[in-house]
Amino acid sequence: MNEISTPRPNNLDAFWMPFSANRSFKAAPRLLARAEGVFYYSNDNREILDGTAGLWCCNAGHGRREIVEAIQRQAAVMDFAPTFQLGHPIAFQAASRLAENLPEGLDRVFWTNSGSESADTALKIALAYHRARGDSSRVRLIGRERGYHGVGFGGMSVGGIGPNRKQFGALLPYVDHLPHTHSIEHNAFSRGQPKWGAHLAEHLEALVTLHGAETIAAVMVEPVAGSTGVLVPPQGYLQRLREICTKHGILLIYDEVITGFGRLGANFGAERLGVVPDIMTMAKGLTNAAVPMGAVAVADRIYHAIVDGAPEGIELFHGYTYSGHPLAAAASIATLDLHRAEDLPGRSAALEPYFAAAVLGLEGTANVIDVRTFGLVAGIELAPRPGKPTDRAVRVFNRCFDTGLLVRTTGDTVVLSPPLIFEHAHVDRAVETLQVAIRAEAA
Ligand code: PXG
Repeated sequence: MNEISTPRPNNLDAFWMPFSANRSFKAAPRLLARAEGVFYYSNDNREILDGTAGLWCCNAGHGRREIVEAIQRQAAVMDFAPTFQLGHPIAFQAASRLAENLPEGLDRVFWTNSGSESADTALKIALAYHRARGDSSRVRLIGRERGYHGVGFGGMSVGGIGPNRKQFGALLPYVDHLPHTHSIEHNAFSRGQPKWGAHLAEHLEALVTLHGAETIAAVMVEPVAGSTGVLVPPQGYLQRLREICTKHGILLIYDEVITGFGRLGANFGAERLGVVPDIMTMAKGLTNAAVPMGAVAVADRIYHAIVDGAPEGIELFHGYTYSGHPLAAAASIATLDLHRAEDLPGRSAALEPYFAAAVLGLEGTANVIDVRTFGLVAGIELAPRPGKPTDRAVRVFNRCFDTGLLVRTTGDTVVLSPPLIFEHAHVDRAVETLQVAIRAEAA
């Protein structure tokens, strides 16, 4: 283990940090210098328990030797080769390896480099699918309030987060949204999938009536909405969305960027929740975040409609220089092998009851107005400070960081999404540290 602390950089100006309060960060920076297992180490060498698996992505923990070595080996063999009209073996091997893990019926893999690219790729595939079948009036895309599908124009437009959309003005036309499923009034402190809310799926029927099914290409939702505060689908909700989509020839797209790769105690949310989409997006845990990579999986019939339906030549005018990048492909194979060897989805499922009991134990702590948890994800919603929304959660985040725990906040919800290799003692430490921080900010 490298014990050397990393000095603070002399100048923080040049890096315009993403989704960050640049001014306040740079006035009081919090720097992470290295990581191992379930811990980060700050640049002054403090141990910080990783309660968020990085940003929901280092599911197997940090610095996994098998992944590091696979990347090193591949870098030495071939650093890069194109996948436009050429190929290299490891991009195909990685796709086959991923396909082995995918839910039944999703067999074809398109490589991207991030969740945002995966979202836009999925939407473009949905549009191309309908066109290939001569159904070119199907151009409408349906998202959901509080949905997050990254920051490309497609994902941003279909996503349902006000601030992410308002700053830019220009959004895709022909987009509509379902209502979100969050209700503290009906579902506070639910255990597992909440009982109230399946009827909200019926809004899709209303949108079909409004716009006409023949104009709707796809519905895109996260099986469990992650970054807007862990919104667990009500019992029966996804089943109903699936039924309505099938009935009207609308493609169902799951954004599994967060819910994939063991996070919900199964390979994918689709498996855990028992409802399989037509198209699925992935990223993050796919390579354990060691090299950026994303993917879109589609049903065979979608691949065939587009590829077999096209004239000789390029069938889908879409792709990225780094689609199937050799280093990312190597990292993904090593990651999936690790998931299998250590049964990380099973491990996640085994830890879930302990994790859920611990976080639900925060009920009754001052200002905790809801705890939502499913798989190894938890959202702990705090009462906002009067007139100062988000302030309480930000303060809790800072206090946790300073006392050795990394959490994530969204609005006034604190989120935990630990590496799947957490032990009971790590859960205890995370929840205790969080509780102390919440109490300290109760004033
Ligand atoms: N879809 C979903 C469901 C996501 O959660 C993306 C797409 C976009 O992925 P990229 O790789 O383009 O960032 C995400 C990303 C948070 C947080 O605070 C969540 C994400 C990213 C950054 C912060 O919860 N999710």
